[in-house]
Amino acid sequence: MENTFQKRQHALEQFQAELITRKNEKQPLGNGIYDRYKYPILTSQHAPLAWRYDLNPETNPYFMERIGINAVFNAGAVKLNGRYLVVARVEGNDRKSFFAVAESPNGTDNFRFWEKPITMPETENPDVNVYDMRVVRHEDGWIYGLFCTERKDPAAHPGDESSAVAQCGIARTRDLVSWERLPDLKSTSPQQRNVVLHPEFINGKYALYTRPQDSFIEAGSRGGIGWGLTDSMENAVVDDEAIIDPKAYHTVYEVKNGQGPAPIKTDKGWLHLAHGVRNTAAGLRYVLYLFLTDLQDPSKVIAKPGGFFLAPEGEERVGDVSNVAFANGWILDGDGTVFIYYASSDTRLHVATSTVGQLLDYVLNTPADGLRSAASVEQINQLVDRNKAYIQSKKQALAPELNGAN
Ligand code: M1P
Repeated sequence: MENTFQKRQHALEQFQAELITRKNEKQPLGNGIYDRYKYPILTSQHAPLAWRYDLNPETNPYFMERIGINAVFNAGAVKLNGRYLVVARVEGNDRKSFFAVAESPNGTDNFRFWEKPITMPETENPDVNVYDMRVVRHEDGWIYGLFCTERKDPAAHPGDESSAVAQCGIARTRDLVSWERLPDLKSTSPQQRNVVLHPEFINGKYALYTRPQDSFIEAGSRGGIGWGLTDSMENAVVDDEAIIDPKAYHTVYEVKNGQGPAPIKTDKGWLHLAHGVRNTAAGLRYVLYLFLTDLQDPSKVIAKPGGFFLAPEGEERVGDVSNVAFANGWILDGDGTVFIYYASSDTRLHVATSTVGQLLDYVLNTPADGLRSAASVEQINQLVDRNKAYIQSKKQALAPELNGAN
């Protein structure tokens, strides 16, 4: 007869083994741009039992959870030694986030966390919370992790326990196991979030996508995706941030936006994935969008479809922070497949797959935001007219055949 401890342990082990090894399935139909998958690839339930349970029946007779994991979401991603690795934001019941690597043999399922979360060294000014790592394999040979480091605002009024300062934390590694912490980014902006390292040198310098902002949540008078250069990552300083992709009135990035993962290099330009935020009566809505920048000058936007590329859908719309799609990781495979790791509602991590060819087609052939309702109608009318003309031409081409048949 199994006791409580054994029963619970066996049931949980079995549940988790089935969850982790479950085959993922492409959802039918899709939009032709990318394919979503049926199951999230990581959830709080994927966290190893050894992180959460005391496995000794003498000290944990009820097989009780000792350390709860609340959510697994926004993940950086990189392919290393043939394995698809994500560096997820794992959030405990205590609200603290940390980073943990999970690996998969195929990029779409069987994601399994490594034995322990990442032990990220602290700076002299310890981080209170860290999240949203962008993992970048730089041409200098290092793998960099840039992430948000959050600390209490030293200027907060007495009794204000919410005001915080967000800055860009920087670390580097060769294997995602041992990390060397470097000083946080210094810039002229009071706060920074969503800072991403460009994978190549620009005129011998490191290039950073930034998101200057006035306060912790509000981009305020700043905002937009910025671009700045620094001589070194060991003491990263950006003195000048040029806004290359601004927020704009009545768009899906009206309140704020931010670079997702590092851009993918293609023969048509650098392909960028970003998130845009707008306000609604139900709160902020986060969606993903794409744009393309010039191969020689990655700070120059050369194509940008209007609207969102991916928005939270169905169950994705509900979670700890509902109505959020966020992505800070994608992997380009040798055959041109792109694995887009996006999280929903600050709760779970998903994958969608596409190809460079499809994403470039989307970016280059989707109309830009016309910024007015009349312009949107005009775009539809133009498409309808082109379709009519095409169908007419096909009919005319077939007409002689049909006449001959008569
Ligand atoms: O809660 C939604 C997102 O909010 C922040 O993103 P941003 O800086 O663009 O507002 C981050 O906390 C992010 O992790 C979170 O998903």
